[in-house]
Amino acid sequence: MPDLTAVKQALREQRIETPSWAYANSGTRFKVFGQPGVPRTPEEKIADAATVHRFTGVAPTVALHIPWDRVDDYAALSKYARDLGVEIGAINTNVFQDEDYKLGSVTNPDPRIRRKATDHLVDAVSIMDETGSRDLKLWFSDGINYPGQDDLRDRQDRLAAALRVAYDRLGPDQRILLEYKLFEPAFYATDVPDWGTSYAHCLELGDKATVCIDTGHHAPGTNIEFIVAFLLRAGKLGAFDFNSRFYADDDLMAGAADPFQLFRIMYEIVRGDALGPGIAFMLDQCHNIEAKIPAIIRSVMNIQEATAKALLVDRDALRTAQREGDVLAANAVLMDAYNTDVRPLLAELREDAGLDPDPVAAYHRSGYQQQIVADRAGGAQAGWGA
Ligand SMILES: [Mn+2]
Repeated sequence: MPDLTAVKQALREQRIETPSWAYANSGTRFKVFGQPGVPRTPEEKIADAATVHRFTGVAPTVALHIPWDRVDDYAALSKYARDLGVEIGAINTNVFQDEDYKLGSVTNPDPRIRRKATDHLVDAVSIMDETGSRDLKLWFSDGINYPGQDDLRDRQDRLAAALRVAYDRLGPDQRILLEYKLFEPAFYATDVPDWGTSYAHCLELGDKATVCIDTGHHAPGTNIEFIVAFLLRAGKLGAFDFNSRFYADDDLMAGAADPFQLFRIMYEIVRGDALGPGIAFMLDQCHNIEAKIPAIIRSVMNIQEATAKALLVDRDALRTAQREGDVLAANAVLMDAYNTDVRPLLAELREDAGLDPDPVAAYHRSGYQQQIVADRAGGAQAGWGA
């Protein structure tokens, strides 16, 4: 059986990064529904992230999105975050919300636009220098809608060239996380559609480039835990963007649609001894109709529960069953762990850490929600495109 002391220690040390944009308004392609109390500034988003950390104890960093979180003084923003008990995490670039990017950003046929997009990536590294961030997260909306619209192979060359410029700008302790997505907004061909493409570019770039797996960015039925196992073995898994996928990239609460998949992913992480800081465990979610802060707290808890179950897998028994070719026994070992109710264990760990055993209830009791609704009257709420 797994050593419970080690399981508890691993859970205590687990860290989950929350995204600034999840605290802001978001929506579907049809409508963005505003909510009272939504942040208007990067500082207010950071305050919400600090609140999630205050109730969960495991979310001490917040990812920023540039230009959504653009400020004049990033060092001051970092200090603001630190004063609230959190740090700034990954810097996410945005080369998808400018008129110039209609035909692509770093893969655009126009060299002027490619230059502009590449400059944005390089500028993001300068922001990382000021915030002390390790990770530059890149997702490209680039792709084409029609056969013949542009040359698929040339676009790969342009992508590689831009990545090289950004990579060469990285400091010794900084990394590129290259995210992939099967489709959308391009629907015929996407320039980084899958983990293989991301992996190949990362290999070409070097040790400081690794793949980011966004759990929502795959075809239905994709075995994501296989991708996790493969990339870990190759030393090329750098990060997760966790969310739930119901039919496409709809970015809902991690572990909501398929908690068993999240468990299988976390089992491969445990199997690969990769729970530590080498992998950035981030959320990439939007909360369009539900209250945002409690939804993020719930997502953090869902990841903790999946991790606890993964840690409880009896790996000796599993190995034995696998070696003996006992298919049913091997499967039963995994299922035993998955079917364990780990909520009491996590509640105990929270109480040990001086936290409320039920972070969502504690949040609702705290009055924070009422406070932000009262305080954040007037001004423009942050959100997509803002
Ligand atoms: Mn993502």
